[in-house]
Amino acid sequence: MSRALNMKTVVLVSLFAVLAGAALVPARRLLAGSTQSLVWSNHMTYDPLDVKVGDTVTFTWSGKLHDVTSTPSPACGGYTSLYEPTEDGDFSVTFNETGTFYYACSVGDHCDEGQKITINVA
Ligand SMILES: [Cu+2]
Repeated sequence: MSRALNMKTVVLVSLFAVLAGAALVPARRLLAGSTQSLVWSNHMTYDPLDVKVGDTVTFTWSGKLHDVTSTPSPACGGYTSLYEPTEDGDFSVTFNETGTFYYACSVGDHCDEGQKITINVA
């Protein structure tokens, strides 16, 4: 009798562990998005970037003055500063909603030279 109960307990505990493990996997996926890195330069042009909610995009540069701003459209202008101009920068943004977002450098003619990017968040 006692042995049968113990077996039942073992089966239940094992079942619980399997179910708990299955429940944890998707939760972990939701919490940890992936990170995409951009080398932010006015000597490059940037294709639109597709990311998912929870993902992070980092903009890094060194040795030249740049900033990061958001813009209301893919056109240059209407800059809202997100990161002040600096010669060595490390800015990151994590997306918590879907949508299309535009970023540009507002220093000099950098945006017109191609230093802007469209990020699509699905
Ligand atoms: Cu720049």
